[in-house]
Amino acid sequence: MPRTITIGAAQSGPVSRSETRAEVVERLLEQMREARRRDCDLVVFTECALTAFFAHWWIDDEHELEAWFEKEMPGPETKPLFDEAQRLQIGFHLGYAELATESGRKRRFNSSVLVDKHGRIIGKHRKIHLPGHADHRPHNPFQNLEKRYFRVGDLGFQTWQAFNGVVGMCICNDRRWSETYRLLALGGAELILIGYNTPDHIPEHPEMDQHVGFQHQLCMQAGAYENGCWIVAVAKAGVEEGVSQIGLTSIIAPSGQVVAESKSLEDELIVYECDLDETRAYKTLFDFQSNRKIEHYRPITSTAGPVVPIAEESPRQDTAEKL
Ligand code: CDT
Repeated sequence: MPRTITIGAAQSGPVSRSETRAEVVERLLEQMREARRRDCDLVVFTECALTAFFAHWWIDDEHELEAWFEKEMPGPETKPLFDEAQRLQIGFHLGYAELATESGRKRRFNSSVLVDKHGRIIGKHRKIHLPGHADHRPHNPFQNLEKRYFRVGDLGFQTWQAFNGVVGMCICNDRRWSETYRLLALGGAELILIGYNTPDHIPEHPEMDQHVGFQHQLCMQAGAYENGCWIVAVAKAGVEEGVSQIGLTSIIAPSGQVVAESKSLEDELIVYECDLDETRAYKTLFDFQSNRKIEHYRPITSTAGPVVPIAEESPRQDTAEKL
């Protein structure tokens, strides 16, 4: 059985606040059809793909906030994506804001689903690393209120047998944490799907602006290589409601090399045929089973001692004793 999977990374250009779900879904359907024409088995959409990224502005009113969320998946507005996937026999990945009602309790998550070529949901991820702040910062050029609008995901980092391989998901800021890739790889992941909304300016850290594109690639390239995985990372790009976001939608091989990358800040589909068997050499090289032993790390961590803020640092006990 061949283990190549042709993947379309469907970058979204900006979505305006006034665009309806139906209008956005029509854009996504157009990309799904293009992906099918270009022989894709799977099309990957971005984080919160159905709306403008509302975490960039303050919302006080609960009803207004809930309007940005999906109450069911599929729901009436997103069902056309599932129907078209089934008609075209193509899988897809979709990021969305999830309003879950469980045991009578409403909870908001930043989520993504993986859907098979029959239009059935295979798995769901809820974003774990929420960036930004919960307080109102009206003097910033834009805000990042994910800590106010979403709960920390409660599903961990899971993997699924799908598309002749093992697939995992993470969302945007999750990609900056090495634990994400390692946990997915320990679950056998060969392919990791990521959607992101990444501004090219960080209001609290303007000194980092020049590195935003580099750091975006750096963490994913390292994650792919160190864990022997393919990574498909898809942007919401361009200037959206006054916030300028990076593009750089990328497909990264287990070697760590970027093998395909978007050129624009608009809706754009990039396609690559990923051979999941290319993961094998890297997984064998690192061989977690033989080389990654917790007992080898313990002697180092047990002498590390508590972390002391630099200003207050005093000689550690063991060092002081030797003086
Ligand atoms: N959506 C999201 O998680 N965005 C964050 C912005 C953080 S600014 C470095 C990201 O990690 O891209």
